[in-house]
Amino acid sequence: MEKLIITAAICGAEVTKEQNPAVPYTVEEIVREAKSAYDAGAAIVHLHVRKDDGTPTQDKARFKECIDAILKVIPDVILIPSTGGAVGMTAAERLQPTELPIEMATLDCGTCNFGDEVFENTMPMMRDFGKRMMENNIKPEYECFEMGHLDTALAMVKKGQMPGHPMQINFVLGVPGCTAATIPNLCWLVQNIPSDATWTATGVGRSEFPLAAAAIAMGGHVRVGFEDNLYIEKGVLAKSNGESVAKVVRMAKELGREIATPDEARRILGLKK
Ligand code: KMH
Ligand code: ZN
Repeated sequence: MEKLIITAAICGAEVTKEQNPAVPYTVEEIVREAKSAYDAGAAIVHLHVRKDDGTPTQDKARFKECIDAILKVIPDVILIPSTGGAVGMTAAERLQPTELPIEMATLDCGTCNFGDEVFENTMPMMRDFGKRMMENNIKPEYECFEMGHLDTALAMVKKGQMPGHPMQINFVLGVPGCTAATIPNLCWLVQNIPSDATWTATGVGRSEFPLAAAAIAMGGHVRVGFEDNLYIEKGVLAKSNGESVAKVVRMAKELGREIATPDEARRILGLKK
């Protein structure tokens, strides 16, 4: 089995300091959380950014400020800025980070419920996002929240509408209103990916660590962090993203899986840097 790539989703667009005071908003807080995750063993940081008051934003200048500040402290980390942003943002707003010189970005693979709201990713939108990433040489991380999202991504790659092989696919399971974070669901999805693809499991809420355990055992990769779960165990808030990453590192050690450095992750993902 390849070494385990751990991604830390340090911020997200929806979680707040009222829910967990360690959720980062300012540039300094975002750097602090990125470094805590990296020091604990994360090779990748999935990045959303906020205004200082916590409002989610896709502002290109704010992304640049955060990316520059993170890379100053941890220059080799892989950053995956979000093009999902927050529910309700326009496609143009969401695409802003793809105008920066970034290695990877998320590409969301279909419209779905997102709690009580609808996260819109129409086919024309996805074609635009795919085109932009092909033009700007950005490797997508395909975000699949529903079973059908995988089929959509595979079909669009086949038609040349999205960047192709090797694909990196993130199964984000357990969002309220979407596919549940069960091991049979994860197995079904993994059985249907191309043979050269890499994949990550993200369990939302209480399923975060059980799904991580399954992915470690199955040879996939793992995402954890405040975007997905604010707790380190039942009823106990995580003090930092690093604490959640450290828990995955301990789980991997028990299961005999080594942790990938960022450069090892680049090789595994087929990134050219
Ligand atoms: N905030 C969610 C609505 C992504 O980063 O690409 C979408 C999201 C996905 O977080
Ligand atoms: Zn995200």
